[in-house]
Amino acid sequence: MVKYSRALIIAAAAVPAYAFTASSYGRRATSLSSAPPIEQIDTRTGKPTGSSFLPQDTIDRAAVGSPIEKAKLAKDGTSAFVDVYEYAAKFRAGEMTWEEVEKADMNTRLKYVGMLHRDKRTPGQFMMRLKVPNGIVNADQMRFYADCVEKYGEEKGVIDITTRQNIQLRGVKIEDAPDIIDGLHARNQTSFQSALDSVRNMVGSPLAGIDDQEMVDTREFCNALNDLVSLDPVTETRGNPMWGNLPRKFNIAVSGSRDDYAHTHINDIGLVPCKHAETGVMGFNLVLGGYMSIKRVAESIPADMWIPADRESVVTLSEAILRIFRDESERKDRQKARLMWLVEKYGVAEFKQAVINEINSYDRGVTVSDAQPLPTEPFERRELMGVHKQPQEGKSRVGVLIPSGRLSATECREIADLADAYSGGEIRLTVEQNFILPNVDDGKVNALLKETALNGARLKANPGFIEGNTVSCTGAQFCGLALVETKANAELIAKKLEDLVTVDRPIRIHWTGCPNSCGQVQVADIGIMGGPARKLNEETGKMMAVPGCKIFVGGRIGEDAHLALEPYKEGVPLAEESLIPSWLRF
Ligand code: SRM
Ligand code: SF4
Repeated sequence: MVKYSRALIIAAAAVPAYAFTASSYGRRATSLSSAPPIEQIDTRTGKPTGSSFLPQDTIDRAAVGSPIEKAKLAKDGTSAFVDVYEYAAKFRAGEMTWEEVEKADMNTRLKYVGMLHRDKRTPGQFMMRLKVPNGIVNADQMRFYADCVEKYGEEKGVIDITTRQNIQLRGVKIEDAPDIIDGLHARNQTSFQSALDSVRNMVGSPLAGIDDQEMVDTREFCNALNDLVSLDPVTETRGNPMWGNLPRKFNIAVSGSRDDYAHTHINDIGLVPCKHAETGVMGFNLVLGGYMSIKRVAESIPADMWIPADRESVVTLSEAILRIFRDESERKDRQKARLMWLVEKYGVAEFKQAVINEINSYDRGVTVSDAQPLPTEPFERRELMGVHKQPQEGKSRVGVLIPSGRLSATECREIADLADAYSGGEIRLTVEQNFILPNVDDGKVNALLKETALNGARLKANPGFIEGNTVSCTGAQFCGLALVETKANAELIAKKLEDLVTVDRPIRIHWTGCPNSCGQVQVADIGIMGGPARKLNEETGKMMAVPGCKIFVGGRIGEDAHLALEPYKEGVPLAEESLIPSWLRF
């Protein structure tokens, strides 16, 4: 049972609430091969710092590592939430302004609270990223998100569904953050450890438990993994210092069916459902190291490991990999600190052995087999949008488009009302940044489809094959790394294309504002990545620099996944007249 961290926060302001050391966290915290970790207690929380779990040789590497590594050692990230409370109290008392907050806290350390300062776009205001395991939210949470951001106005106070079936609140100010954090914790959610060098949102199947072709119900595993990384096992409060000083971000996806809605091939750990050939027990093959970045885009590689689909095996396997990653991965060059580089350093077979040794050292009775053969019968990936029968008698799921994953406070409340009226208050988010209402009575589907909220300009239950499959990262409106605007362009161009062309299958168009590829262009049928372009200036007769893009084509998802690594075209000006004609050829 999760205890919420409000008590901890209140206590933290006065006296340390706990006096646990890293060794209180048991065998799990320590490294097999290295010296025991340094004990370091945060004086305000009474909990060990993230760094106190690192073996001495890792600390030595971090001490001469990247500037972020040095900053993490100097000032613990896992206690940053206490600072948020303290700053907020001072702001409210008129004793301090946000401009006076230490820059390293403002722009970096608060990311451990899930607070990302949008310093270039909305100075003084933050994006707050949550953790929504398996992308499942409820009507009360949706209304709460709306209440949180409404005060920041229609432009800045919006809610985004992310490409990790997650929620981001926009416009947040430090003085309001404590109430938001408390409100989230009261609703069994958190923003802690959702950004910077943390394990990111657990992605699962949006059809978990409502799918006639389901192989594994991913909910239990996403929740268990979320608890592993986000819940302190000793104090049972939010935020787990054991994983509070990782070398880099870390992504985990649990797939529930052959559709691979969770995109296992672009996550550091991907769990692919598969039966054991001899015993017939359902389990997961492990794929490792998938990621996207400016420096390198890598498709996951098979790890030749299979585990049964039970909670203990899934948590233990992930924990073993995380421990090795935490203590052994690169600490100097952040571009090389993703898991794939470590797996390559070991060699796949040697990494497998290291993981098995680590698991055996926990002595939990978890066994790892070699990878099992995947099913071979013909299979076609299924649509998530629109109305589909569930295996439950008399129930349907209804997938609804959210253009570019962007919601206003009003739209959030409309979705909450629909969920209360039709799906028992439940809402499923997808990595395509849309949502599904599960368990709708067949007899109520027509009424749902006629609801005003689904028949306006934006939310649609039966979008076209292009609109319904358009994805977009945040882009220039809020992201300081963006080279171009994305969400507005994505929404506009998808609408135009729907009017211009008729297609007979989903066309997945992904937009991403820069090569970090948060919008995952390499998995798309057509991927648009912000980049430089030039165009003739008709007045001067000279070429001029304009916002542009690289176009990727042919990325595949599902069990036949494959990334489109090289752009098909570069330097395309980002204007309707340049983009639409080139797309019409596909
Ligand atoms: Fe991302 C950095 C937004 C999914 C790869 N990403 C960023 C930052 C934090 C940069 C910044 O400080 O502004 C962006 C915040 C913008 C904002 O205001 O929203 C940002 N990333 C996003 C989101 C919101 C895009 C979206 O609109 O959905 C997604 C949030 C997911 C979540 O809920 O946690 C998001 N980012 C991804 C994905 C897709 C995925 O996870 O499937 C990737 C590629 C997969 C991967 O990580 O391997 C991705 N984001 C990056 C990278 C490159 C990582 C690397 O190893 O170099 C960065 C840059 C970095 O980390 O240094 C980055
Ligand atoms: Fe920002 Fe680039 Fe990620 Fe888009 S891809 S959200 S522009 S970092």
